[in-house]
Amino acid sequence: MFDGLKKKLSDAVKTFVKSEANPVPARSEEKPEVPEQQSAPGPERQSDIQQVQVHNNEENAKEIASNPSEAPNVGARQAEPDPPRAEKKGVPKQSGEALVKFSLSTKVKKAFSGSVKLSEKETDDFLDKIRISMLQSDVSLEVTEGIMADMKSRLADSAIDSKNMTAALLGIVRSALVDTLAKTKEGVDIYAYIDDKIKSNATPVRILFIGSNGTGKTTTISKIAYRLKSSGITCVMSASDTFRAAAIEQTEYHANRIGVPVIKSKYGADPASIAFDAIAYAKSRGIAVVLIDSAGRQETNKNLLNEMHKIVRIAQPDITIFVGESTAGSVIAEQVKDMSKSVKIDGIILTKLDCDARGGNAISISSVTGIPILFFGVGEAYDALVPYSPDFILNSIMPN
Ligand SMILES: Nc1nc2c(ncn2[C@@H]2O[C@H](COP(=O)(O)OP(=O)(O)OP(=O)(O)O)[C@@H](O)[C@H]2O)c(=O)[nH]1
Ligand SMILES: [Mg+2]
Repeated sequence: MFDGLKKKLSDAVKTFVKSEANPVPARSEEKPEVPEQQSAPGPERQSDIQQVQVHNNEENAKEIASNPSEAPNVGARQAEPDPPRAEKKGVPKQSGEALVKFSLSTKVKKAFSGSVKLSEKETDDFLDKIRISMLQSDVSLEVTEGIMADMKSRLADSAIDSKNMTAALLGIVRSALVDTLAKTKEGVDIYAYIDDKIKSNATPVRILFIGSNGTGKTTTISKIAYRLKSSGITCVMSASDTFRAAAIEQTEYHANRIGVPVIKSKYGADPASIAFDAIAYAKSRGIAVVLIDSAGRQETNKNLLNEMHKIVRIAQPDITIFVGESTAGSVIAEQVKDMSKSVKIDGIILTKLDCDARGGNAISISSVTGIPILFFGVGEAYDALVPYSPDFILNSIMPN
């Protein structure tokens, strides 16, 4: 996850530093154009492919239910060092920093201070490279431009250590990302929320999960049920997707594996009344949390939207979560915006981040929709759900 963006950013900075280089000192001042991309093509796709982990659901669930530590820890994937680059024939072996070419005025300043300010053109060239990396990685245009503006003022204000150009520029990218992520709205910590409700005897907490088809709603509910059960908190699953074939059996399968009750009915039955029954069941048995599944729906499907309104009216969820797959790219922001016209969404869970090398949604979706991300789904295992944190994103994106 994020590996594509991480590599793009790293390459953009290194390419900038290198493209300012002049391997032929005598002609350096006259040569206006330098090849843009000097790194070898190919490895990005390779790393994208390597990180997609395919698990057999059934085997996985068995293993994890009996031994959670066996679950693949996709979130903890370490950054791999950049592959060594071949030296070009005839080019003297020097560090990238030693090859940096600056404008004359920059050079003069550098000679006195050991640090430099980029000229306006140098700044624009650099920002262009970062801008392209972000846009290609699904960071929204609006958020990308915000990051560019932040970086531009940082570059204007700060002198860069000329001996450590790559690290200094990456530091500026990092600071701009920190600023952007800090501006996003903080979401509810659902586990703390549940604890509070338990302490104040205000249970059951009702959590409704909505979203398009196949985004990972049922799997995510199972992950949360697994986490609750592991912490000794009782919950019941409401199999309120009575629409898709095998949806009820799927919910039941996970509930049985995890060891939590499930309330179900027949296909075609009213999803709202199943949620109602699940809430009544929880009340009568002192169960703390009701996790309400729902059928995948598009914001254009009127019948399913009406059905969702009915679930909301009857179940009165404390928290409504939109589950969207990160791999859907910019479409997901539109889905959230459209859906939130019909129902109040409290948070987003972005799933399948392990399958999405771009990962830009994780940076921009909260800013674009105004709705916070609560968790990232990073695999199919029950413990592959990571609470949202800017540090998780930054540490995954920024080269060490
Ligand atoms: N790699 C990966 N796969 C996931 C993740 N979350 C869910 N999946 C897989 O995505 C597929 C669909 O997941 P479901 O939980 O059935 O999705 P859903 O939203 O309930 O689907 P519908 O009920 O059809 O609307 C399953 O194969 C899941 O195992 C994730 O974070 N990473
Ligand atoms: Mg489902």
